[in-house]
Amino acid sequence: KLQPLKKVGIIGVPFEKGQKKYGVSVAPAALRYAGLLDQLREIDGLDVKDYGDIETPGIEEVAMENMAHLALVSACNKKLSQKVSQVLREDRIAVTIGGDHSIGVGTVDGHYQVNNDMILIWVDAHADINTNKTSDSGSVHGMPVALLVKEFSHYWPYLPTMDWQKPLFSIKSLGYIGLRSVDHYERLAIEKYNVPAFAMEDVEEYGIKKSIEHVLKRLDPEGRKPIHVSFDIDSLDALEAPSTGTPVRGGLSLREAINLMEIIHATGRLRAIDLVEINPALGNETDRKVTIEAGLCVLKAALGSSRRGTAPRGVVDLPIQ
Ligand code: Z70
Ligand code: MN
Ligand code: MN
Repeated sequence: KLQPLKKVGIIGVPFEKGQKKYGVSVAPAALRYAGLLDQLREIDGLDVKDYGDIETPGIEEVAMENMAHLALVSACNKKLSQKVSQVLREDRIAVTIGGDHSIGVGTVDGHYQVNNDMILIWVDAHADINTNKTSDSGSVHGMPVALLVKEFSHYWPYLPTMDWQKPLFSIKSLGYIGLRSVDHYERLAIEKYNVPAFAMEDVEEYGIKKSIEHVLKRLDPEGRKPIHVSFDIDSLDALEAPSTGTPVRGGLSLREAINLMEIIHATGRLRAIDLVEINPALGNETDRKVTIEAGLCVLKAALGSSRRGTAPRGVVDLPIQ
């Protein structure tokens, strides 16, 4: 049985070539500036190590039909995958700060290398399971799940520069929470492979607690497997997290997202979490502040922060006069 880890490793990924807007790459710096490390260190007993940022060198692009910046996306994810594996091998929870959601390829790949029994909870307004044949945008941040799952190998052409990444993860270990903007072929994929997908109307019906409990039970009935959460900030309602590239109305409240993360924390099995798609360049000063604060709240809840508060360690009474 897995025990909760009290050590985390932070990886920043200032990468934005998986989508078209300027600014997602600024998020790791913005979150650090807003106090990410200090706030995590305030969580009872948490040991926080910063592994710095993954830099992607400027390299020559390869042409791939309806798939923008494949070589850059690949180069970034290759380095990221190795770093996530390293953090996990050092017995820390891998906390990856994006960047756009194309970096989910590297985080999940790196996690799978270490824990091949991992399950993946994709918290997002979008399903991110397009191939270059089904995508309307050609942006890789809408494709990471399709790149990762082995059942999709035959839907892809040969992808130059991607030889390092073998899709080994099974779609049977994937679940979704928060969906409300799903493309037609993405919906077909979810139904064909019977992926547990709690879209917003399902969260409405069951509530967030039963929704995540259903997903966890389906993916791992015995409750023993390592959990990877890939959290797209646009899973939150656009009013809760306005500074993101593709805000969608009618999403999770911050309270629901915090509760979701508290439930996952309580399993003791969280081993990796990604926080992606915060774009500090979009919106006004308040939008930026609200969105970054929401991201910090989500991470803190995932890593054991309690809304009830925590009494000081090793102390049984108030200070005496
Ligand atoms: C659409 C696509 C997407 C985030 C937009 C949108 C994907 N399904 N993901 N914003 N975070 O382009 O494939
Ligand atoms: Mn996403
Ligand atoms: Mn999204």
